[in-house]
Amino acid sequence: MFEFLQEKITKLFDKLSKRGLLSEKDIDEALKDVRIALLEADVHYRVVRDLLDDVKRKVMGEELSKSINPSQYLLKTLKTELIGIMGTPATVRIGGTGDIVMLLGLQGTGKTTTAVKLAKHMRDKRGLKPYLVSIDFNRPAAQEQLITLAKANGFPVHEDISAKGFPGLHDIRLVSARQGCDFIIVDTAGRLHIDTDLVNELKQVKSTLQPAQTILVIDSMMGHDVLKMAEGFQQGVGYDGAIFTKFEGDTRGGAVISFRKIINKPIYYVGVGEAVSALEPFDPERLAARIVGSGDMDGLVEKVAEVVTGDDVRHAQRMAKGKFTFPDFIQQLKMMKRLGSVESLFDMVPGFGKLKKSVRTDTMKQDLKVYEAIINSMTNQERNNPDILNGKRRQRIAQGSGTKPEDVNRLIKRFFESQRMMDILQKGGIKGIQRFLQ
Ligand SMILES: Nc1nc2c(ncn2[C@@H]2O[C@H](COP(=O)(O)OP(=O)(O)OP(=O)(O)O)[C@@H](O)[C@H]2O)c(=O)[nH]1
Ligand SMILES: [Mg+2]
Repeated sequence: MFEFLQEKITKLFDKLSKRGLLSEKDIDEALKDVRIALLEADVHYRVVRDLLDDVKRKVMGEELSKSINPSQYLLKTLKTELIGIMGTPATVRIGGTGDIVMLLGLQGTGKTTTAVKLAKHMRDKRGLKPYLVSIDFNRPAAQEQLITLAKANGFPVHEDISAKGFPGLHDIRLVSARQGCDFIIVDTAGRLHIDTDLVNELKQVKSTLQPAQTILVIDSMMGHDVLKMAEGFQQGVGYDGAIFTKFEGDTRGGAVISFRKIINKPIYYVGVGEAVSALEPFDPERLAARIVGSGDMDGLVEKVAEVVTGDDVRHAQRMAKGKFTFPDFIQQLKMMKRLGSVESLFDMVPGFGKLKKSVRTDTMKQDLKVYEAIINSMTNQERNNPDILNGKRRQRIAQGSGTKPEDVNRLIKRFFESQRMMDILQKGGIKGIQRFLQ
């Protein structure tokens, strides 16, 4: 998400930061480039125009000339304005027992999947017990899809389906209450386009169910078309806020910015994958940080803090002082494995995108086992002096560990890459690595 903008803006400001003082012309030129990037990222032109007018007005005041680092000041202002547009995080309001959350949206946007994701989120994060109901009678097997997915994740789901119409309001609330549920999530049918049939049907459903919250489920991949669709649903049916799905695959991401500014309704969550757990709160601060390229450091720190142990920290401190050896390498790989998806971690730090290509997470688990076997077959002397690993020694190690010479060579190659990385990290910190990757 937002990779496109992050790359463009990081590059632009890197160039700008070498300039020191900025004239009005420099600022205009930089903002022109930002404008092109935002437009290319599917942000609506009116939103781009207002945003950049505001940024310019703010930086042209006294502050910029007083600022020690004018390009950073400009970037910070851009970030603040982006946060302003995206607003504060909003939560789905669930008042009392029997409250209904109704999901609507075009066909295939992810309503059914999101219904179960939302149920899981409410159960795990808010301790609520949801009841799931599908009133999608258009597509054969649509209701079975929700029933199967709900059951697989341990949620009570409405199975008493009448094909003639949706279950009565009274029925759903009664059955849900009987099962001790706190609220109800209703999944509806989608169509390819907003047409009168769909609008009338949803209007009728809404007036019968009287939902406490109505949520529009939007496919992030729609790009510019989101606004017209969202306006259509607002006029025809009405809703309280939105959930954007497939957000992880949308490298541009401009639709959420346009939606927030022009439609002016909250975005509660973003769907970031097919798994039922792939739902994240919409967090303007984090997203703005991603766009301007200061990286999602909060996310990174949070994730690291969850899995890095005291041992890892002591180990890193030792490594920072001494030489990087094979046992360090194994420790590092183990920690990386615990950190889960290395790729998503690299996503959080700007400039690290390129590293992703060289790290193959899928093979990491297998590699770790093979690598441990190889390193166990080395002598102590070899483990601490990798330079002495000549062809003959490599052959012996491969035989001793029951691996192939290619595996040994691959390990040694990756070890030296890591060693080099650690060296750069020791000398220049994260910035050093970023420079190295550019
Ligand atoms: N990558 C990704 N896929 C998603 C996400 N949300 C849903 N999907 C996928 O999108 C496809 C459609 O999802 P559904 O939940 O069936 O969509 P729907 O809106 O209920 O579709 P209809 O009932 O036919 O209107 C499925 O393959 C889902 O796995 C997401 O956040 N990321
Ligand atoms: Mg569906």
